Amino acid sequence: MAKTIENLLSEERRFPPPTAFARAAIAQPGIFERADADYLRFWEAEAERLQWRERWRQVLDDSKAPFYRWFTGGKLNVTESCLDRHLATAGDRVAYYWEGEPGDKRTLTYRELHAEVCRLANALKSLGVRKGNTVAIYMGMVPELPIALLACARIGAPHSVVFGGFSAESLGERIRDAGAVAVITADGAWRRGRVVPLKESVDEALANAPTVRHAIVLRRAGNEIRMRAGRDHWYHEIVPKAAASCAPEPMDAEDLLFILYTSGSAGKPKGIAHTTGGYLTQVAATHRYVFDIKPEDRFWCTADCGWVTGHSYVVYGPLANGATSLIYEGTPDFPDKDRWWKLIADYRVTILYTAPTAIRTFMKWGDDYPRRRDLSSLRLLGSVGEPINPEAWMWYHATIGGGRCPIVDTWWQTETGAILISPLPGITTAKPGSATRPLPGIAADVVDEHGRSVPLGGGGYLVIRRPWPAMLRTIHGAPERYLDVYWRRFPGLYFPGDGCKRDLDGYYWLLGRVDDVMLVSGHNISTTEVESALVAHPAVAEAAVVGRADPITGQAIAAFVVLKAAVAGDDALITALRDHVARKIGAVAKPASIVFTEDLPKTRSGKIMRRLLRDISEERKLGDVTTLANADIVETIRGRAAHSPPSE
Ligand code: 6R9
Repeated sequence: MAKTIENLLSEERRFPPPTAFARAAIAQPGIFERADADYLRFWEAEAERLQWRERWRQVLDDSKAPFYRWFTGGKLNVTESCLDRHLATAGDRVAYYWEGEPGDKRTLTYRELHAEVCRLANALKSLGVRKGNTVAIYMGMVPELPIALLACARIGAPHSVVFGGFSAESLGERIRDAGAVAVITADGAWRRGRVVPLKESVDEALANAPTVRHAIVLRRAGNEIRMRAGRDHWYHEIVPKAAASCAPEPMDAEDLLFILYTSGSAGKPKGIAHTTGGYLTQVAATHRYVFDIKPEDRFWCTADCGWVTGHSYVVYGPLANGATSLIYEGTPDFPDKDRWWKLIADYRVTILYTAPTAIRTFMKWGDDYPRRRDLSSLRLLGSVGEPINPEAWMWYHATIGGGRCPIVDTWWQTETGAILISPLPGITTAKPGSATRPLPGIAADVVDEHGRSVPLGGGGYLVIRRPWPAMLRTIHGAPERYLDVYWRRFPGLYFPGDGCKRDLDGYYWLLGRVDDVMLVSGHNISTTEVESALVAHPAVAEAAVVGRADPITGQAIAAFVVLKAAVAGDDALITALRDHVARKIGAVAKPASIVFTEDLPKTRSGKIMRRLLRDISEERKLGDVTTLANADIVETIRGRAAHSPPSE
């Protein structure tokens, strides 16, 4: 990896755990060695913290590897661990504070949440939904969304949540692939002061989804919708009158809990299959360790339940730990760009878990918005979804965390189910930009193209060497694809698709998807390195770089840069930025062209879509844009790229 990343890393800043974390949930450094010495016993002890109907016979069955099975023979229903068992000791504790975008509020204690889940579970049963039937869920971030997931789990019906920002076509494709028998949805969802017409998309999707017999429709936004007799049922007509208790369906540890679709780099979305016992074990454990969760905490994971982060750290992890969470329905800029900071002040949020894309957006908007509000309740910050550039880390730490909050940069995937690489507050000395080290019980490594472990200080492909309880079990309906995508690149090792470099302390620096790595004049250069160098310039809020075909260098680096508010982009700045990157990394990483833009093309979960930028840079017809959140910006960038000749 040339000398490139060394320069960035040599500026290494270190943040030891603050003394306030001396008594964190996991504060003994020996935990790593203990877990490593007997990782099955380590996970077994975590499973023992949950509520089981029957104990497992075997912790790990690897006889059909890589179709691993965890806690085989064990029986449980995840909702008993998440709800019932808290009733005796903490029934009146708040499970969710909720605030709608228009400002309406709701509070649900564990007791109330339990009752509501049981009611919806009974309503589903009355419509004929049975154990093993898949239910699609397509809603905004209202309390009924986690309730819907839990109601499905209560009766043993796997859920398949489709993010409310997806189109009717994407929804239909996912419903068909999962063979869903029912849909839980709403008339609409509030987003930036406008109504997203969810039910309209459901109607369109169901026109071509013959397996769906029923839809339950929550009235949320009050927009006019069509209800089809016999198929569609108002939530408020069937749920409140259903009984508030519902016996939990005993499930096998390996029964399907949910399917969640993740977009493949090409082709059909992959239905990632997660099961019951192992998944809950690991999301509960990681939520407790990584966020050092305490009963008095107010935890806010800003992810939508349409993503895995919402499944694991809005619903299952926090509830298994009896935690109190905040859920907010809308966008961060409604009615103004300080909405999140107002929420933190109003609810005295202690832990904030969000994504680098949000952090960089706030940097762009400027410090004024967070400064308006009292953020002193915060004690811990988290990041997930992309590498967090060291500069964004520093800003998050100083401006949001007031310099006192540790940051946990958590690496994981839809497929891994739970966090695998992350600092532990109380133990880990953080380095901005590094997810630090694999969590206890996780065996990660960095290998070369032949699958050989690369010594510390080197870079290559991230792999996971041992199975972990929350791992995906397969791709729904496509076991061969499961083998191809994750297990055939390096036999016996799980390959997540990410590039990674390890420094001499054994810290992991994630470098983005390997499909995005650039090859410039024979040097492998990661997009993350160059983007981080650009973001480190005081004028830059956000950057995306891609390699575009070049007759001389093989690939040339094309950069797309979002400037901070009130900075004007001109030719002098282009020269300054190119020199800045050359200074930080080396001349080889100097972008050949730089285009200024107000925004970058992102997926609906906020990840930069570099593939589209490559298409633009190479003047190709755009590939699949169905997962794109902000389609307009692509045309704008395309126009600008065409008028901006290479800088040299
Ligand atoms: C949880 C989630 C997974 C991909 C993953 C990686 C990137 C996530 C990261 C990170 C660097 C982190 N990613 N967290 N890269 N540092 N802390 O995001 O799941 O949507 O499936 O995406 O996101 O590239 O492979 P998912």
